[in-house]
Amino acid sequence: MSGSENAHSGLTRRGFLKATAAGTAASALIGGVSLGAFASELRSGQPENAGDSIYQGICRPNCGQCCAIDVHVRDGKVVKTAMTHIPDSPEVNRICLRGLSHPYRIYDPERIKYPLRRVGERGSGEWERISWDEAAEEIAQKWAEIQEKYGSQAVAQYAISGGYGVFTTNHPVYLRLNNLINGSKITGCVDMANAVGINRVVGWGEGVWSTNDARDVVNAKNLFIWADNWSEAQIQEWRFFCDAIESGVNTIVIDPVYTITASKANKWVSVRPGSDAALILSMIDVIISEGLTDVTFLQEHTVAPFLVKSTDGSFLRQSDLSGTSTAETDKGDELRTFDVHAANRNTGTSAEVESPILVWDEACGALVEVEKAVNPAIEGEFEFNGIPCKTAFTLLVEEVAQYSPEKAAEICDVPADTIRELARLCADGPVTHRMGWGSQSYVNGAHPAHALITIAAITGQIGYPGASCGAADWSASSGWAQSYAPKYGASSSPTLPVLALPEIIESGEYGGEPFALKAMLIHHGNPLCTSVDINRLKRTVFDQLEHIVVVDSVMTDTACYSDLVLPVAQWFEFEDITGGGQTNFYTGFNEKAIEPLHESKTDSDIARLIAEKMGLGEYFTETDAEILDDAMLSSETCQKLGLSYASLKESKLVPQRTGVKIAFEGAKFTTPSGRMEFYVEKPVAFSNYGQDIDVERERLPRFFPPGEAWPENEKYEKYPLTLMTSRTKYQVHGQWFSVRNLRELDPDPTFRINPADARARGVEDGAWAEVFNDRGHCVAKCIYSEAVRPGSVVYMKNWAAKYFKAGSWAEVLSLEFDPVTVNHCFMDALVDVRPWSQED
Ligand SMILES: Nc1nc2c(c(=O)[nH]1)N[C@H]1C(S)=C(S)[C@@H](COP(=O)(O)OP(=O)(O)OC[C@H]3O[C@@H](n4cnc5c(=O)[nH]c(N)nc54)[C@H](O)[C@@H]3O)O[C@H]1N2
Ligand SMILES: Nc1nc2c(c(=O)[nH]1)N[C@H]1C(S)=C(S)[C@@H](COP(=O)(O)OP(=O)(O)OC[C@H]3O[C@@H](n4cnc5c(=O)[nH]c(N)nc54)[C@H](O)[C@@H]3O)O[C@H]1N2
Ligand SMILES: [Mo]
Repeated sequence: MSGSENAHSGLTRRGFLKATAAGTAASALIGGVSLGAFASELRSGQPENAGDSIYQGICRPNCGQCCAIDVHVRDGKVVKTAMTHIPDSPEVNRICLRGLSHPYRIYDPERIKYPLRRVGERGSGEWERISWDEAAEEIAQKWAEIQEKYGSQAVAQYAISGGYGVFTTNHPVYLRLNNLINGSKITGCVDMANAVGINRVVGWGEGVWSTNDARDVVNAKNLFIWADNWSEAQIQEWRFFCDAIESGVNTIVIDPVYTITASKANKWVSVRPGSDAALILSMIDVIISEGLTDVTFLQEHTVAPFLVKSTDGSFLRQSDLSGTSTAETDKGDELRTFDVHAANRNTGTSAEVESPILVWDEACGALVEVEKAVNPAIEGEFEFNGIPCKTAFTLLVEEVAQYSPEKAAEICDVPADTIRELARLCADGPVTHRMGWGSQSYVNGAHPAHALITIAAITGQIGYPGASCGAADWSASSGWAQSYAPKYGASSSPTLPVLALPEIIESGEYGGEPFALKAMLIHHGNPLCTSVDINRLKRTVFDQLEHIVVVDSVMTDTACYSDLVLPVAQWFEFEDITGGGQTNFYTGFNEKAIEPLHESKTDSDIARLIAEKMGLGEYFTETDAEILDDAMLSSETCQKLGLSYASLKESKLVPQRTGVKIAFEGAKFTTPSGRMEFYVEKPVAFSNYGQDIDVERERLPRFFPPGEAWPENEKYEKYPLTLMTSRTKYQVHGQWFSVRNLRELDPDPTFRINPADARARGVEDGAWAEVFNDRGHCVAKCIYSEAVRPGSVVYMKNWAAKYFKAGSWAEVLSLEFDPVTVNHCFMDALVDVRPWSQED
């Protein structure tokens, strides 16, 4: 839209705007000093807009929120971004500092203006300006040569998160290009350990994470917040936590760090980093031994009564007993069968029909099909047809019996009485458990989540208002656009998890076949800042590549280490659509407010240009609008809402739901059995690159120590401090790093350490100090903080390397990972700290 009115949901924007003098805000925001003007705009709430054209924008980095914002354009420039006011939707009316600072981002002097080709050594910072034509020609030529020599899989595209939207999440045009040249894909391996732990119990059918939406936490009696720093990392949801506190919900934060979130809660429990699974298993032990379980829920909605065969760990089925008689509960009825979900990650990808599962029915003293049992036994040891079996619940009881509160107290450093107290609260419903991404950032990362959802299963605290368990609700944010890309087939080259790349490249093999990777196109990702052990990653992966292209809007750490940098248009320079965010239940249309700045191009135009040079132009005839339309037509959400590209373009923001979402309402789960499978019959890896997994270990929630950050680890003597991430309000991952007004508020990269640990090392408060281990180092400013547990260091993450005196956080983090979750273990690292005396 191009006028100064922006109407949606019946609101005429103009009526809300105060018409006052125009010029000042434009100059204050675009040039010169900013903070004062910025702050006064914040205070006044209704800034100056006269004459502005206001476009609907969606702020869409991977903070997961997708807040609707108004993009004010004056004299062809974006002068301001402000909150979009949606009447009657206080839960989505919001904006944060990052959302307010877009004009600085757009007109950032550090924005890349034209394509750049490396002229010095990789990483030397020497570049020459080239034309788009030269850039595309170079890519087409290199890729053709490389594919000819090493095979089509040797060219890969690499995306991590970057942003949310059809073009920014699904990358449909890049994807089609990759399919057509049969290239490989590299994935970022983030955030998935708690998804694995939770979803293998509840099923993947409702998306990656599904919980009651954040507005529901106010309905809980007890709200547990595990490893989740809402006040910084879920800033847009913070108000719901505050509502809960104000309305008397008992809030408990479990975090090794005394975070701002913890400081507002009724109770803070400081846990030893990486030990949550031991704590939760012990709580399960208490809940069971004190008789606080919900037996009916266990019988009806979980696998508790399923009989696990000791021979192979699978469930006892009718087919195991051919020849033996089972109780005839419903004469003449055919044996009930159920479809194992196609593509369900608990069972692999093939749709199978299994023989019915049997349980021991106390009512008739016989084996019966589970759905026909009247009073299924949830505990016991049996033998049928010579096959020894135990119920799944009995196996859980045996597992948790190893973790009496006294034993667990030694492991997780939480007093035994506190463990008992927490356990009892878990049964005093409604109970909501929110689990963020801290506890999953260790090599044992799926198990705290698996254990926690098991608490919900045994207490029946799920599926009704106030009762929920999981990470943030992701169900409003849908990924579309798959329909566009695969029209010309899918690539048969592998999808490679970045964490496995060093191993794959060093071995020169993938899936038993020779494998070489020689070129990479990186878009929507900054791995040399947001991944781990980058000295190793550079040596084993990047330095083995003949050609690296980065598509970004600023010179990220990864762009600095590439061969060709392509300037991409920013979010308000092209049309896009988002499904919604964590606490934003609106499907939103992002209008194009201005033309791409300088010589930048949109991702789709960049992909089209490369395709053209490769002689594939004929496959890229659709316009962006047609791609968006196609994406929406293929989206179930849009179909339900009757939304098309044209209608959303008109209405801008359309609510996806009315009322508060309750996840798994009526205890309906998308597992093969339709029940909560806290015992997982067929655990599988989240992504498969041919690795072996220990199936038995994954069947139940268990505790095993982190890979590195643990007192018994051999590295501990040399490096006794656990290094943990904290998110900063001023950045989302590596984004916004060069935005001037935010750097005024947050000028230097810092880490926090307990004063006792710092003093013991002669490191002064406010001084630059070196955090180091065998992998690398990072020199940042030391801040003394009693909020940090002795024995740990907490850093503000993802600063660009140029801001440190030396090194970067991504150098010191470990590349070790769990083959089941294939997830980065950002917190599983040991370091030490010493003063830094060198000059820059
Ligand atoms: N040390 C440490 N590191 C971490 C974490 C941690 O806890 N500790 N957390 C991790 C987690 S959970 C995540 S999700 C990852 C995220 O890791 P990344 O996805 O790498 O993070 P971003 O910096 O958000 O995005 C990468 C780049 O995408 C670019 N980008 C944004 N929009 C577009 C676009 O439309 N087109 C193109 N071409 N590029 C675009 C941005 O400018 C940015 O440079 O970080 C991880 N890194
Ligand atoms: N401002 C901002 N917001 C963001 C992002 C950002 O980069 N910046 N990134 C977004 C993304 S992609 C993600 S994944 C989310 C992550 O959101 P969060 O999960 O909230 O993020 P973190 O701060 O990494 O980790 C949460 C907490 O886990 C704690 N923790 C560390 N180890 C343990 C442990 O062993 N046990 C327990 N119980 N707690 C532990 C940490 O101290 C921290 O307070 O944030 C999103 N929001
Ligand atoms: Mo993330």
